[in-house]
Amino acid sequence: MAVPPLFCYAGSGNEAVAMQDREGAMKPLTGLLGMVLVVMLAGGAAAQEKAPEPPKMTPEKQKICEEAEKRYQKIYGHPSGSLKKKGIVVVKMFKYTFCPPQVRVKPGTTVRWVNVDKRTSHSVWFRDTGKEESERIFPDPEEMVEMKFDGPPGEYSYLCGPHWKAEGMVGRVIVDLKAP
Ligand SMILES: [Cu+2]
Repeated sequence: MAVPPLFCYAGSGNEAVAMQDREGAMKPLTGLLGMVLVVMLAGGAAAQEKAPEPPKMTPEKQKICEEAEKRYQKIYGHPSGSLKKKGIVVVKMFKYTFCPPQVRVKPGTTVRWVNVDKRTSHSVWFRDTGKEESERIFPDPEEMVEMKFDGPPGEYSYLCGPHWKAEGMVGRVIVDLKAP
């Protein structure tokens, strides 16, 4: 988000330098200032807003996610992975866990969150991007959250609004050109 204004800034700097007829000497300096600004902005954002790391795949989480997949298949009648050929990657919400906690997807992929719990509702909140929290999603095959990731490659951490703090229910989507 911070990149376009910075590019404008660097551009107007170069124009000013050209008018002074000192292109050769000044241009590298302008470039360097631009880089310093980028680093500072990135550092500031990381310190203030970064969502917690998604949980590691412990044996306990692995078991929860295996159970979540079984429940998914029972409810929807197909393995969650079978939607991948349609460009959809499914993340199940179950027992305060995003299953899997981290997905790596190609740009243009739609990530779909579904709740396979018995009673608990969950949400999907990309707080760091300034996006609003999704509605609370109940264990109902009619309810889901979908987001298409056609923005720039990068790592996008997200939270479950009601459970990230007490239960550590957090996840991450990595948008990667080299994703399988
Ligand atoms: Cu939750």
